[in-house]
Amino acid sequence: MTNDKLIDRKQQWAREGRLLTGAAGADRLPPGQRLVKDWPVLDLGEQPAVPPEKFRLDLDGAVAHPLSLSWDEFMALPQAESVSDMHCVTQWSRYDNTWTGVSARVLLERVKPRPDAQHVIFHAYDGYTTNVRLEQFDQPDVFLVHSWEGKPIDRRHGGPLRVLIPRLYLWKSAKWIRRVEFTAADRPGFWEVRGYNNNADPWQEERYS
Ligand SMILES: Nc1nc2c(c(=O)[nH]1)N[C@H]1C(S)=C(S)[C@@H](COP(=O)(O)O)O[C@H]1N2
Ligand SMILES: [Mo]
Repeated sequence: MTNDKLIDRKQQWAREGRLLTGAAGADRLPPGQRLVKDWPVLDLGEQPAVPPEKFRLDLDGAVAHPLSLSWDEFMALPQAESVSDMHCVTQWSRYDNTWTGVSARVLLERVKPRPDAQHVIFHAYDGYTTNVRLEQFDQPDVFLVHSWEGKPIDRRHGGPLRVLIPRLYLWKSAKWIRRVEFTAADRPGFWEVRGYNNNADPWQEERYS
């Protein structure tokens, strides 16, 4: 007779990466992080002003249907609310943030990445760039968000529009997003070429490369 309960539990542990040295498994707080109640601001020293009439969002590159959206056109896309946690490489985490915006999957449905598209490069109004794999962007909790806790996102935090990828360190979530470029080849972004990890999974503590 097999101990089904024990086997199930061990299988669950394997899925969660439990018992890996340094990994916190399925715990909500990733290893090496501490919880904060405020929301720190991190940028390159510039917080670009992007008024709605000047706003443009391009989604292009290796896609069948490139898009170039005005603010009104972006806001006319199907909107959704999502609650998620943030984890910054500087070791703070913030739980239960309520976001409003357009899900990555809605955008992917419209632009239709070509079969050769494997990576996504985010370009921001301050010149910042960051890169993820298409499969990291193509997740149900990934959004381009304009509101936090029901109010427009503060300019300091990337308003009018920023990327939100809750399951990666926050440097992958570009603020003041201007362009979403789909590419066949990977192209490390601002921090990725300065020693940050390309994959950026907080539960694997992928801080630096
Ligand atoms: N456009 C842009 N996006 C950016 C950055 C930046 O400098 N410019 N900094 C990144 C880093 S390092 C972090 S930790 C988060 C910080 O977001 P916050 O200031 O809203 O906390 O934004 C990320 N997105
Ligand atoms: Mo950061």
